[in-house]
Amino acid sequence: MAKIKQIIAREILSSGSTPSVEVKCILESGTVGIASVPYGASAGIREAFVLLDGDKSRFMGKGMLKAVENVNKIIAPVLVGMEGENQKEIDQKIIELDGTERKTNLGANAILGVSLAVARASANDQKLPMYNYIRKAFNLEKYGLLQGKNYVLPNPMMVVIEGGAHADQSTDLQEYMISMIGNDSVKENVRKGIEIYFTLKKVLKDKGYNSNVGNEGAFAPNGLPTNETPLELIKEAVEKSGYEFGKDVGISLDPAVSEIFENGKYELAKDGKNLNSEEMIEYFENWIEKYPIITLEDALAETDWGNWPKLLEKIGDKVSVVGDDLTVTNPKLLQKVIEEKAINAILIKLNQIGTLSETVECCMLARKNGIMTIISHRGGGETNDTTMIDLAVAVNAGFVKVGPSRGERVEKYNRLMEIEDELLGNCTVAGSNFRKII
Ligand code: 2PG
Ligand code: MG
Repeated sequence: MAKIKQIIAREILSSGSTPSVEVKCILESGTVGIASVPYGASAGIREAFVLLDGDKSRFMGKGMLKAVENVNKIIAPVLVGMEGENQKEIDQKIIELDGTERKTNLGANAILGVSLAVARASANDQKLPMYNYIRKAFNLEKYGLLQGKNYVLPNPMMVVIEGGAHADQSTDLQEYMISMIGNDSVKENVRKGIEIYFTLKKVLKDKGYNSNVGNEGAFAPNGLPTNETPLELIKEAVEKSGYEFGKDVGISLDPAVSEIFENGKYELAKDGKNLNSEEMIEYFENWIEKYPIITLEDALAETDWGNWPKLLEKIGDKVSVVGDDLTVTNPKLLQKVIEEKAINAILIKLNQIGTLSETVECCMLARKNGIMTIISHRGGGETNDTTMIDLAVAVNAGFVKVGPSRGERVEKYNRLMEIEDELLGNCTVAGSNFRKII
């Protein structure tokens, strides 16, 4: 046991060059924990609030000095003296201190930084890897996570072509991904995925497209004729790499269509189409017939609530229907969509809700209801913080969604491979069993 001695926040930069918050927690034992928070580009409207300074004379208003001050002057004095390992109590204290539904008072960027830094410090103090500490702090064993080998490592879900809010002049839809579902090891899955990514670069170049990368390290070529073209290109790259759909890899999509939903219609400018919800579902059904799609995220808008159950009913037996903007890692919203039978998988992002406790609660609620979890990076700005990977390992997530290039992204895969080494064989991979809740 070690009490919190000091909590200090500062403004840093994220991968999107916009500011972010870094928090350092020092325990009385002298142990230190440092954490930083990411930033979304296509954030859902129900996400926890990101407090920006709004002072146009600094970083075009995107400074985070107010959030930093909230940590140093408001949150820190309340937490100093508390036992660092009482994570739930600490998170609850900050939630009460903020006192709002979406953390609009103190800012989720301030709150998450503290929540993670405290957890990191206590994990370090107890000389436990973060994934192990998370299991211990939230008593996760009681959820039946130990099946055979102790840990089931998540599969890589790699964004390989990106458009929408993550790139200029690319596709209307946001993310085209390869999901590596081999049963051997994380390292094999990562290697195969990266090889496909490289082959895709060649496929793009051979066809005269550029291979510049977007926010998440995926290719963001301009001049693609339709929103379907990336699927053909990915199919070609997988086959040319010598890998097999269904055995080594499947396709995942995050069209993030909340971004193109206006007045009840989905505007697909690249295809010259303006579709209603039913037509949008048919559009994806047609793709599911033609391509080995295994997960489909935010295929309808966050405000198109009533049509999600129809989507799940139509494709849910073949494809994991993933909520992201729809559910924003919020246990209350997840409970609602469970009751409405709207999804069978959920995207989890720590900064959508703002504390480690609520994130873990959301993951366990999903687990209890047979809903697969995918732990995700953010598109706006990431840091080298790898807590999302340890979280994924702690909760037996099916996938981690991360881009395959750029330092802040590959750092996540490097952490996942490191965990596989640390576990010395005391682990298996989600692999082709990703749909089962293991
Ligand atoms: C998403 C994410 C991550 P953003 O929509 O799933 O890829 O994007 O962080 O920009 O919301
Ligand atoms: Mg998404």
